[in-house]
Amino acid sequence: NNAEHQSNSNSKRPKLQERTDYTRWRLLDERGRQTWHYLTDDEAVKWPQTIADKYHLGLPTGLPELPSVKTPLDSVKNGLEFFQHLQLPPGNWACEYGGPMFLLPGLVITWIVTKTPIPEGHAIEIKNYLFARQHPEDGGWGLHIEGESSVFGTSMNYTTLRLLGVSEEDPRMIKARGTLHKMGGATNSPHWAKFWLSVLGVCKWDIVNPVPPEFWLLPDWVPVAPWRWWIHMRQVFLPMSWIWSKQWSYEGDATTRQLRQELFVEPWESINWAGSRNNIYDGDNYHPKSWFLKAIFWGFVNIYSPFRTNSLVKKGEEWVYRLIEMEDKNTDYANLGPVNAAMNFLACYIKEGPDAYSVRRHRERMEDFLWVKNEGMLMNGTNGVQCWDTAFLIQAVMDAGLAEDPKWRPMLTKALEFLDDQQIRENVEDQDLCYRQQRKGAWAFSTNDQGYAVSDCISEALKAVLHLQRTPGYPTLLEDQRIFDAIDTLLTYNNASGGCASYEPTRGSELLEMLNAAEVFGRIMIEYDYPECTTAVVTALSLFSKYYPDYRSSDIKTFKENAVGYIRKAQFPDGSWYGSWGICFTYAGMFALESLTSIGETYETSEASRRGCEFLLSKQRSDGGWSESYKSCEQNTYIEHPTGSQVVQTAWACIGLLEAQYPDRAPIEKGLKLIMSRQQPNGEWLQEAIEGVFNKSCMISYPNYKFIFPMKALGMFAKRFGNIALL
Ligand code: LAN
Repeated sequence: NNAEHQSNSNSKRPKLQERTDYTRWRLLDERGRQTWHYLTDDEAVKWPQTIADKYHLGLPTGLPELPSVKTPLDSVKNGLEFFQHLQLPPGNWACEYGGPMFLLPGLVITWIVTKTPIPEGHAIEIKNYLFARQHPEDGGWGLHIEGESSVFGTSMNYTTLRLLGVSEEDPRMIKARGTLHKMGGATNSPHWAKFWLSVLGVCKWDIVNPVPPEFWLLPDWVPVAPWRWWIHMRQVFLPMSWIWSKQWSYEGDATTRQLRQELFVEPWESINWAGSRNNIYDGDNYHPKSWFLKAIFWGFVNIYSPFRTNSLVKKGEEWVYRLIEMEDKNTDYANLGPVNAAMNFLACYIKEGPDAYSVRRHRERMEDFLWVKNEGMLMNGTNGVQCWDTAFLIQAVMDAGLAEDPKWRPMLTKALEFLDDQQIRENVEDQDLCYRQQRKGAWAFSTNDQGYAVSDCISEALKAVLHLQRTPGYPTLLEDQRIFDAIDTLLTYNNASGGCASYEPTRGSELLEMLNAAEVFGRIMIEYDYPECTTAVVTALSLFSKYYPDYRSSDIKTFKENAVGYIRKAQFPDGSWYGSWGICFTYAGMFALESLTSIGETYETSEASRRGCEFLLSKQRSDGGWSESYKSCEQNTYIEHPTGSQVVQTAWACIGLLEAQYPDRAPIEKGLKLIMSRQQPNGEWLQEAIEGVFNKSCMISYPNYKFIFPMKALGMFAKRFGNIALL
């Protein structure tokens, strides 16, 4: 009977088609809000596909071959000739922002349990993406696209495919299941997977280590109070604790009942859920839980739980829900990132019911994270890279000395208009109540709807605006007061160490890492100092002082001195710096050397700069390029990427050497030759290995870097050594 029921429900489920019609996808950009639309044939006639659409979808763009290049500036010009076509109507650039393999599962599970209809085109292309990123050797998935198969990646993405209607008998699924079982099955998954599988009703809540909302009731002075945590952790912990407290589960359907049989190595009925809480597969366990955390969990379950009063739980839940509402309101439901967006969506559904405005708005906003490319549909790590990439592009053109060329004026003016539109003009309401950082005058990484200021995003945008507004031929869009607002906010970012962190100055002790329960990530509990962020701030302040020497000049001077002091201290004995947001020592080296130069310390004059340059040079390969692997980030030591020299890293290293005014042109020239030889006849560069990272273990793509940084390196070289023929 049961078998009959299952095969019935299987046959009723429509079979997912192979592929959608790629000529019918369009990217809409409304003041930076990017969403993909799958049109009907009629609609497609009225809304033609642009070159940018085609490029992102991997369709032929028809862009012409350009004259062959000899000099660095020829190469920049060809690059711009191509890249200008990717600029979107509001003035920003977009791209896929994939890499992490744990984002789509949270979204698809949320869609299923909130009974959100999944458009067929979405289902087909999500399926395609997940199969495209399945590891061919073992059929599993890792934490990120290049990572080895893990229980997190495999259990979550297997589940996602099944929820979308893929049969358990598909040979690719059989293979995935085999690998999952070899790794011990879903009881060996990390906390976040256990959480999502319990929401889905495939695990029992007993398998999830406690996430008590009462924690949010701790007074602010307590050293472990959540407001001190890194914002991404506390904003995920927030809805997670509320949902955990409700122990809410989906009622279940034929697929979720079958998943109970597919994801585990033992019969579902006999699984010891509570006893599996701390089980985890070795390959997932990047940051093992500390003895302290285990003791807290033990104490919670065995000592505190019996005394947990309803009134305290209720108070905790109420306060947490209030904070969720504030986050939703402050971001118009865009939310800080893709993980808390899905969880806030679910919390609203549970609390307010399926027809609430909050649920409808969340549903719409989830579209902002989705991206379509030749491999299918994926979920971006943020709602885009709008302000960040646009600011860098402006700077790259200026570094090449091409901003005054009338040819690029319309493109750059649009880009400037975009940054003008995206500056955050007000702090959030009740800023202190919801523990938000001052943000007036700032820029976010993506859009001002999301609205989270980041130290280096403010700085890069500010540098772009300051420079471009002063360039003949460009309008002054931001009056002085708006620039001062940005500076005032920027000056709140200094840590006691002198360095700068990302979203907020550091609020807690590194000991909080003992409470890191996510297992798969390292260094996530608090804000740390980063050479990248610190450099961006230092250079923005320097540029600002050049134009406005009198505004808060002594604050700026002190800030800069302390910041560069931190940069010096953060250098390792071998001359390198550890990079947290790009891979890895190469990325950080580029920034740190720029910091030193900003206070007059160059290769010729400073020991630190000299050692930084020597480190980079020691890693140059015989073909002139650099090639660092993401494994550097995990293992804290420089490791080469098996696929050889990478254009982006070669550009970073060359920029670092140029910033430091390294006197010998030869090694830089060799790097640039490699970059130029990789440029395609139409001016583009092709995608190579992944470029970015977060939390030490998870990689993330920055596809526009392969345009921006080569052009910047080539332009800087031409400015310094002249536009001489290199090829
Ligand atoms: C980003 C993207 C941009 C990045 C830089 C500006 C490059 C960096 O210099 C500062 C930190 C920041 C803003 C950053 C922080 C962490 C993010 C938001 C991400 C790497 C993109 C995705 C990641 C986020 C945490 C992913 C969701 C996963 C969780 C573990 C919550």
